[in-house]
Amino acid sequence: MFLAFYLLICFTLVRAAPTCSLVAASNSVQPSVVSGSSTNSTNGTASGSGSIVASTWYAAWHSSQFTLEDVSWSKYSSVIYAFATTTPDVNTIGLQPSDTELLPQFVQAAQQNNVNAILSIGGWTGSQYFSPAVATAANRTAFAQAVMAVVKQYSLDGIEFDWEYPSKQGIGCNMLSSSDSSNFLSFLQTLRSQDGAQNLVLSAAVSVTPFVGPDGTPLSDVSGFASVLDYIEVMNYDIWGSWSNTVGPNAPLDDSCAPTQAGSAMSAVKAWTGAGFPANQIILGVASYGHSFDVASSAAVSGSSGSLTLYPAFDKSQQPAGDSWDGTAGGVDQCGNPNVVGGVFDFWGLIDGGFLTSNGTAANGIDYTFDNCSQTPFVYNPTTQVMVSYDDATSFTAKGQYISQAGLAGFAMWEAGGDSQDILLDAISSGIGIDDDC
Ligand SMILES: *[C@@H]1O[C@H](CO)[C@@H](O)[C@H](O)[C@H]1NC(C)=O
Ligand SMILES: *[C@@H]1O[C@H](CO)[C@@H](O)[C@H](O)[C@H]1NC(C)=O
Ligand SMILES: *[C@@H]1O[C@H](CO)[C@@H](O)[C@H](O)[C@H]1NC(C)=O
Ligand SMILES: *[C@@H]1O[C@H](CO)[C@@H](O)[C@H](O)[C@H]1NC(C)=O
Ligand SMILES: CC(=O)N[C@H]1CO[C@H](CO)[C@@H](O)[C@@H]1O
Repeated sequence: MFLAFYLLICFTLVRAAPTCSLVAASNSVQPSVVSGSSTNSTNGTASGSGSIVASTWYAAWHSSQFTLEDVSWSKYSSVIYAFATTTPDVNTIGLQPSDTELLPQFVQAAQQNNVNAILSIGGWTGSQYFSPAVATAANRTAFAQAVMAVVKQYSLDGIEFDWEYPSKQGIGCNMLSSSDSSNFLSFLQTLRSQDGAQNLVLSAAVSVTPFVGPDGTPLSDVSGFASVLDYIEVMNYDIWGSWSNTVGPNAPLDDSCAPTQAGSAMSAVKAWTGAGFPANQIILGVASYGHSFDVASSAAVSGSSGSLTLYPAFDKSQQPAGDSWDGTAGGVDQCGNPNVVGGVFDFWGLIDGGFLTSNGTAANGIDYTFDNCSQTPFVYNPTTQVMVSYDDATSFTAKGQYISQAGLAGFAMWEAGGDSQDILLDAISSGIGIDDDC
């Protein structure tokens, strides 16, 4: 991704033998994983060129199925705990009682493994009150102090802001202002200037297009954010899903070759760097899950070749259920809207559900196609008529290679517990050139 600023120091002409630390096996960027609190994030710039951020989100609500012991700590430089939430009181960062118990254990486990322990504030359901929290200088100071209190209380190495989204509605009942993006920048500056905040790792999870301005269109200059944030994590997933008009790739690497340009890793990097955000501060968000669709056999399979049609129509009224972690229907969300079936399959869920074998390849009786444009796979069960757009080792390897070629900061996988036997994690790491397979 971003072409600006990235200095490739191309000394590696000879492929060195793989080593057993988190360093590059082969490519010219010579990535080494940025680890532990040794990260020097002073002045909001990414740490030395050539270091790679290998990160993931740890979803606290899955902690009984995917425990802290299940995290492959040695393969990550940062792990992000999801989520603390915004609250109606700017002085209070929302943490459930279960979080106040788990978060200290998380921080201890991360730091024992020399991994940065980051807390994410916000998320799809936790972004309701960002807008008022950053609306005035007084609130920005109060919110920054509340964040610093949490940092100190839990000995965090960093904070990730997952505001979905400044000046743009997310779940449906977030408070919004047309000044959200500029207020957010002012807030981040206030936060960075707090005592003890200079060495915090600060990042923001963002859309595939830059923050929007008062007119609702992406800002043409977001370089100010790059001075106060170490990184952004571009959430390049949920690009197509049950809300779309046809089936499409959940997490496309490229979309310039697609029939519809809905966004992709490459388009996101182009958009953010075009607005002045350096490539080496961009972390590519990648997905260890996919979206399912009900697709009639006649629409799913093209001709006699048996290969799957790309972008087929699907039946919205028949949303398949995903795996056991999927959201189910019933009740209402915090905005009063009915909860619906999500249709999400984690990578392990595709194995559990019979789409994939235990080694992550398509199972017998399952149709598989790899879309050469999005560089992502699709599987189809002709018996149940369920098609899933997801990521596998092949697509994760391609994304890793792209991260390296484009000089991005690294990757962040939603979510740690979605993988199976590190098939995806190992694939993206090897695509980047990190050798951790000792
Ligand atoms: C971090 O970077 C700053 C600015 O480049 C430098 O002055 C400082 O010595 C560095 N700190 C460490 C611990 O490397
Ligand atoms: C500042 O924060 C308080 C909540 O603590 C909120 O009631 C108030 O509306 C905020 N100010 C603005 C201008 O949004
Ligand atoms: C593992 O994957 C290979 C293809 O790479 C496949 O031929 C083989 O059957 C799979 N083995 C298992 C046990 O699923
Ligand atoms: C995708 O590319 C590969 C390698 O170039 C090729 O073998 C395959 O047939 C292509 N698939 C499609 C669906 O175009
Ligand atoms: C807070 C801080 O130290 N900011 C500095 C970051 O680096 C730029 C460019 O070198 C300086 O102009 C800032 O003052």
